[in-house]
Amino acid sequence: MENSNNNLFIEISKAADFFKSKDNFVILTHMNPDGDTLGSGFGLAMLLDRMGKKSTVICSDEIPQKYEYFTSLAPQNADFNKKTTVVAVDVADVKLLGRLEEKYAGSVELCIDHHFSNIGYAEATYLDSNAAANCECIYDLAKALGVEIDKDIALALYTGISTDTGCFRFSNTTAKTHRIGANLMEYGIDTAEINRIMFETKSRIRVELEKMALDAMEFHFDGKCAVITVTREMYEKTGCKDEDLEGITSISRSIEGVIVGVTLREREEGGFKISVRTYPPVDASAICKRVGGGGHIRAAGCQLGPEYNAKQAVAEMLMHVKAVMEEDFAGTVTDK
Ligand SMILES: [Mn+2]
Repeated sequence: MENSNNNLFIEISKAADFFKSKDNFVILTHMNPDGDTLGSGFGLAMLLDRMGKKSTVICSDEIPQKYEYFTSLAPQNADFNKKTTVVAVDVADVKLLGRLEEKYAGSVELCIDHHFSNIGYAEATYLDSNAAANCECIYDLAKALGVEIDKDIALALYTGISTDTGCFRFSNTTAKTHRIGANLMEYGIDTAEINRIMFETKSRIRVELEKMALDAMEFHFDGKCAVITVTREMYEKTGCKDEDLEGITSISRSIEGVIVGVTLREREEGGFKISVRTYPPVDASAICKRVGGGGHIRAAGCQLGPEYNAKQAVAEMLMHVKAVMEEDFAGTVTDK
């Protein structure tokens, strides 16, 4: 299968051959890193280490402290004096490389991803859009490579799978997801502790910010759409950074009757980072695609530039939500 860029989509056995044939890797993760891109990156780094190969994981943004229990376990030993082989994990589009885009966008030799919206920017791509988390792909890669998974690798991969599935709750979760999760548990990892850190713990400043954001929440289209806008003022008043807001996108959709949740976060440099979460029949990626973004059917993202103020950005998104709802419901949707 080839995409419009004529870049190649490859089988996992070919991806395994690729890793066997090289020795010195740079592993790129996406900006605003989450558990899945980090679990994939550091999990892959550990697999490569067990094969006697060198690698370093890099990310545009600072890696949140809470992932240290596995990120600290991977040797970061790529030799930058020699030629490195650049791979990307869980990165659907070069735009998502953030500050690394300029340097690396044209040199990614292999991408391992699970987003069906992957634009095919790498020379070769292993894509499994049925995988709930990219860490499932890394797990399959370990099997294809014949590398024994160990407790440290299991910590990384389990974290990615658990976080991308909302702790095995989201509709992307498959029987295979559970099987892999169960298999990883058998390496003796403390899954209750991982899930406590990932899902049960919020900082005080995060709670302060949530109070403000909930207070300003809007409902549209007969209560089917909830919009949360996190303004710079909210960041400044609470002292929150972007890394403190992971998972905030799930709030809007958790409200009874809401099938489209839109969360806008105002960026420091102006403009908005927007996350859309939906329930059937609404396609989140279709909404985001209309403004140059993409993602999964129930979880997608896009951006609007600094020419938009908060009110205009919300209006712009509501227009696209309305259009996609009308397509998906095959009827007119009015704002009430
Ligand atoms: Mn992912």
